[in-house]
Amino acid sequence: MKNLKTLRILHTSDWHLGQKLLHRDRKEEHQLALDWLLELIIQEKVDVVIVSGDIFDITNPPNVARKMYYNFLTKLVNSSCRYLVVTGGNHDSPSMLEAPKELLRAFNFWIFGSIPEKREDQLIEITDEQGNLQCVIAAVPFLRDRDLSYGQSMEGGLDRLERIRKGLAHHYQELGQLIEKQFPDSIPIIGTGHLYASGAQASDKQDNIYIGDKENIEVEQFPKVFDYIALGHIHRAQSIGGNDAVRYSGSLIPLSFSETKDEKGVYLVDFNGKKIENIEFKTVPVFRRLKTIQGNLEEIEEKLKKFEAKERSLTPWIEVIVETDAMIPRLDLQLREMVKDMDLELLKIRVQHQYQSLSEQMSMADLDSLEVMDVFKKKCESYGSSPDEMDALEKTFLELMNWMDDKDEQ
Ligand SMILES: [Mn+2]
Repeated sequence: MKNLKTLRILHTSDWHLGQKLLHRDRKEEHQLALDWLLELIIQEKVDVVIVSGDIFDITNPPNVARKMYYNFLTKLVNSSCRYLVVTGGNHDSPSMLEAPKELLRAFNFWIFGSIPEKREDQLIEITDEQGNLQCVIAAVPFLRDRDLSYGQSMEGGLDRLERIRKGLAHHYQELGQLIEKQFPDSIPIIGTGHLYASGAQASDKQDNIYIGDKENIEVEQFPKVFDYIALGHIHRAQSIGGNDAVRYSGSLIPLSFSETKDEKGVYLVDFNGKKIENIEFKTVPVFRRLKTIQGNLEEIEEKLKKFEAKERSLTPWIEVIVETDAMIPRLDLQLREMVKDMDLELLKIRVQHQYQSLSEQMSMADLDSLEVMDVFKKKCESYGSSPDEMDALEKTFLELMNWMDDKDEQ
């Protein structure tokens, strides 16, 4: 039971509304997950909801995804939740998120697509019904190159990754110093972030960690003044670096076949004064199973039949990996025939030969599921680029993508 004095925070991230998996719409799953989330907020009498980035999957999400988001906010208005903090992720468009910022402020919903000009404007004061200060939240969205002025002006010679690392650490230090100056040390301080902290474990192969797949910040670099850091970006829920108070909530639904082994959920964090009283992970039900089935053709058939026998709410989506050393004629057709009366949908077929080069293994279906950077790397490899060259090429390509991102925003 929630104690009267307790301040209850709900930490979630990486909704990726509007996502398509191999051209398949996720809207049913997203709607079910958001309905579940709203019910949880009401049941658990949550005071503050924090969404740490990647609300939407793309910068220009379909209207149905936007509607889902605003319907959720509308229902939140009449719940126990008194504050909502939404910070942008690398998938979000800062300007799109912020378009209704002033309107939403009227409901105590705080939106940060990108960082405001003044550091102090990132600090949200959470007060109780009597107006007493209960908590401070330092809202930090995904920081783009242009937000990280420190690294750029001070250390011209640094490469991009070093600039990002230095700039990020500096940003949190500035916020920390400001908080220490402005607020009594009896108040709990919460920070947010959408970044890759060192020690974080991505799902088997999360598709969208793109800053060179490298860590951006060490857990020790978050100033001590923070009592909890609510992170987004890595889709697997976890605490980082042995520190219980620095966490990724993970995504709300599995966003690819590589994420199906993770439990998806949100954190409830209870504060009693400055002390964290309790942290609880609430698991989101699996509304649609995504499942990878691997083996030779007979094994696959057996596994599919076994899998199919269980009951689920939405038709499961299956990825099949066929292990074979020989060419199987009309494999696609054979598999589709195999599943035609089963209550599941075959989304992806891959063939795994033992002695095959990378480029040969890439079928058209695979190309769909690859990130831009993967495709670029494979292309470079096929031209015979050396590892040294690859490093330089990758950096240049990232800078180009980043520049295009920025351009989209303006
Ligand atoms: Mn994400």
